[in-house]
Amino acid sequence: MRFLAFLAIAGLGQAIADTNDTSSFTDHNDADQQIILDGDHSVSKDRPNIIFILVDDQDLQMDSLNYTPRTMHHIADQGATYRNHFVTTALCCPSRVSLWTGKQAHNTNVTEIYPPYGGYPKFVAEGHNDNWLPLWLQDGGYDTYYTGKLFNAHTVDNYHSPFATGFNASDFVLDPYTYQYLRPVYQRNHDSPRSYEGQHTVDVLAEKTLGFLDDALASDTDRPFFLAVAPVAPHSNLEMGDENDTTTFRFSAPIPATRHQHLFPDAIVPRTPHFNPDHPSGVSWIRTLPRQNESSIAYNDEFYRNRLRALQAVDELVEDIVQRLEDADALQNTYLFYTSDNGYHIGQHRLHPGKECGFEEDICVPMFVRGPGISPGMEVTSVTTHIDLAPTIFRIAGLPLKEEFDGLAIPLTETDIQQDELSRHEHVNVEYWGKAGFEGVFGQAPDGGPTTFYNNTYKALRLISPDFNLYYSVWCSHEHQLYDLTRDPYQLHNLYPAPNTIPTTDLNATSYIGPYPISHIISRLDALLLVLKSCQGSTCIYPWKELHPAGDVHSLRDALEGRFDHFYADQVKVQFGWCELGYLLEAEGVQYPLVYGGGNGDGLGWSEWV
Ligand SMILES: *[C@@H]1O[C@H](CO)[C@@H](O)[C@H](O)[C@H]1NC(C)=O
Ligand SMILES: *[C@@H]1O[C@H](CO)[C@@H](O)[C@H](O)[C@H]1NC(C)=O
Ligand SMILES: *[C@@H]1O[C@H](CO)[C@@H](O)[C@H](O)[C@H]1NC(C)=O
Ligand SMILES: *[C@@H]1O[C@H](CO)[C@@H](O)[C@H](O)[C@H]1NC(C)=O
Ligand SMILES: *[C@@H]1O[C@H](CO)[C@@H](O)[C@H](O)[C@H]1NC(C)=O
Ligand SMILES: *[C@@H]1O[C@H](CO)[C@@H](O)[C@H](O)[C@H]1NC(C)=O
Ligand SMILES: CC(=O)N[C@H]1CO[C@H](CO)[C@@H](O)[C@@H]1O
Repeated sequence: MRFLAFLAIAGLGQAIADTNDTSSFTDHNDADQQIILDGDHSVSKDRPNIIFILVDDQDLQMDSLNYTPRTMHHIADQGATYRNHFVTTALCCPSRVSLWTGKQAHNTNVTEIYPPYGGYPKFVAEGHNDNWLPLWLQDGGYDTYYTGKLFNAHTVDNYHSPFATGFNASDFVLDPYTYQYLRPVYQRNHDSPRSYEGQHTVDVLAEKTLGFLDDALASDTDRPFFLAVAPVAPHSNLEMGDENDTTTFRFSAPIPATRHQHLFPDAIVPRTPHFNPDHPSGVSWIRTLPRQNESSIAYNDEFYRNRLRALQAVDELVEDIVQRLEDADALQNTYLFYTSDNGYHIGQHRLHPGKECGFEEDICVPMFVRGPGISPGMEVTSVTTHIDLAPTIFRIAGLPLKEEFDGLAIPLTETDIQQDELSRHEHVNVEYWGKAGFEGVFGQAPDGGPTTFYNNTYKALRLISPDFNLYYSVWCSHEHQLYDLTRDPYQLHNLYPAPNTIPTTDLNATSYIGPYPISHIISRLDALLLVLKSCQGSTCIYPWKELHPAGDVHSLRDALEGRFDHFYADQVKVQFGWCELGYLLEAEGVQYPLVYGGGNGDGLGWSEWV
């Protein structure tokens, strides 16, 4: 199989380029391209199809995957499970824009769900509608289809000004009806919006999806297809006002299809140590939350059950898609992705239902891929993110990677995994601007509107390596968090030395991580975050190289060498000027680090420690 060979060779090429000289990052992409095209320029015919299922708000950390047996059977068990897969901004719209552009939110500047900082109008205003994955795939020879939710603030009023570009056919669910499970409005191609009042949104979506799939499979062109399927489940049900009524905003539990309403009567949110804990945790507004009472917990358990029930229609759709591919003899040549735009919390850290935080619940999401060359039951522990998925799709499609991609294709084969061990980075760059809110009745203000917490602006790092398993964050309030997930998987003990942290009795546990003093770890993490918060392209992938241009530091462990102690102690720190609702540079503090060995073009060069 030529395609298998391509994966193996491309993987090898990548590892060599990465471990030797990161500046050849873009060169090796061209090399990949040559490998595929070499000697055969009519490759399109047997290039694989890609189906990307993107659910909304599904958790990994609670128990949802135990309730979606078809998805597990047809995708996870038949392919690869990514154990450490993260979103970089835990909110629908920014996360989706990052996913479909391959860029961190600080490079898309779509950081919110509504204008002025986010939503479909901001996506358009930033030029992404003319420069994003579906267009690139069409240019690269794919036919492209999309069903379901695209972005927030993509509405019955603005869907045509302009239309979303890049699709051979599309059928979007639109605001303000996007999250009304029983009153959805869909808008097909360039047609007017149409209401499906009384029908369940996922069932409507299923029919549309299978229709497009049939079209794509029946197409007699030799172009492979890309089909994105974006169900709203298990997002909460949400009634919003129209453009003339911006005050209505009522969250309630998701609504399952009637045939699923009776299921899982005994399911409850797992009672992990961080579920409604005795002591407040986190920082900023999270630390002020009271413990939930019995009625609130009971309500949230029912909310959780309805998420599991609402997912059932998606689970059925996954099976229908696989069946349809099998019937058309196309399953062997199709990649199927399954993931969520962000995770979800219910009750952990005393939080009411919602997302937008940096805890594992919100950022670590389900991620499975099956397809040619992927061994069934493969487990991948490499650190991967949504930013890596556009490059992954490019790689599958045999397209040369874009220099502006902030991520790295995820490993798909056993060979890739081996190469990855040599070359893949350890970090996730998590970022968030603006507000946080709760969903569900107990998280709402007395007038039925959402409770809103301002100053939920933070930058964070998730770092996973053989030596470390850490979460570090800096908030616009100047608060910090440091969790050692090896010892504290539930993120209850903030190790950052500050007066407002929970004291722990084990002094050594708070002063050292492994053999390293916490102050040394913090100074390195902060410098890494400083690079990542303004990184672009390969700097986002190889940030240590920015701090150590000599190329002798590739990991936190390397950076912890004693000879760098003074350099890191003197490094400028990540710090916000003040709290902003969006990505406003003037509030973002220092943009560039001091560089070991001197010189970064800003006159800030570090020369003393050459
Ligand atoms: C899909 O759209 C692309 C770009 O406009 C076009 O080249 C291709 O022929 C279309 N495919 C079909 C089946 O119409
Ligand atoms: C909002 O109000 C304007 C002005 O009265 C009107 O033209 C428009 O149709 C209204 N929009 C909706 C969705 O009712
Ligand atoms: C439980 O807490 C909620 C606020 O989260 C409050 O509205 C409700 O009255 C409380 N119920 C009881 C029985 O105390
Ligand atoms: C703290 O514990 C680590 C092992 O986790 C050990 O290497 C280190 O020496 C200890 N430090 C002190 C001050 O006891
Ligand atoms: C948010 O932070 C600003 C400072 O940046 C502060 O003035 C304001 O009071 C904070 N708001 C809340 C609700 O804490
Ligand atoms: C991001 O968008 C906002 C809103 O349009 C704008 O004010 C801000 O300057 C932009 N940030 C950057 C870094 O371009
Ligand atoms: C100069 C240098 O680092 N060369 C290395 C490039 O990568 C290959 C394969 O990993 C190594 O064997 C070389 O030593």
